[in-house]
Amino acid sequence: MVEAWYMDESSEDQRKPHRLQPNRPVSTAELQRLGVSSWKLDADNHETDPELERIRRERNYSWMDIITIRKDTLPNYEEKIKMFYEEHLHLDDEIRYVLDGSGYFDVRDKNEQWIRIAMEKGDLITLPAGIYHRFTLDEKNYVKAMRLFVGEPVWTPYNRPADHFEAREKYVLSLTQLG
Ligand code: KMT
Ligand code: NI
Repeated sequence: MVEAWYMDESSEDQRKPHRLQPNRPVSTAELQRLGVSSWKLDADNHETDPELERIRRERNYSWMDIITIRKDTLPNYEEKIKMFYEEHLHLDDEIRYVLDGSGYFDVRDKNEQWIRIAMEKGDLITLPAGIYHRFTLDEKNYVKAMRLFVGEPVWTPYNRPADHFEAREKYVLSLTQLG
């Protein structure tokens, strides 16, 4: 299962783990209550994996591409790294599947605390529309990920504050129902 923990408040390098002392782990059940779903899949066989096929079919993840985030291969690397780490939301789910390398998705819990989700090879995650989040590489500085989408992708990030969007209002309401 995907590993997650509450972050410390330190402003040092975003690529470090930023665990509290002592560590405060966050279970997948707690993530689920924030609307965050995750699966562990066989990344080496992503081209033929029936489980990935099933998830894509059931959730209508019809569109996909593969992005490699590494200094020497991603155009406008520094700019994108900065953009990914600005706290933002989207009007659609953000769905990512790590095929190689690793990185962190940070999401806000119900009390506005940051939870850090360690994404490693084989981890597939969906962040619900309207959740405030951000992404960073870790100290290995490399991730290769499948980006999935329901229909034609719209990647627009809305940096916080973005509370007036219907997707945000719906998300906040869903929190009271997810428990
Ligand atoms: C995003 O939208 O934050 C990205 O695509 C980068 C992370 S992909 C693991
Ligand atoms: Ni995003």
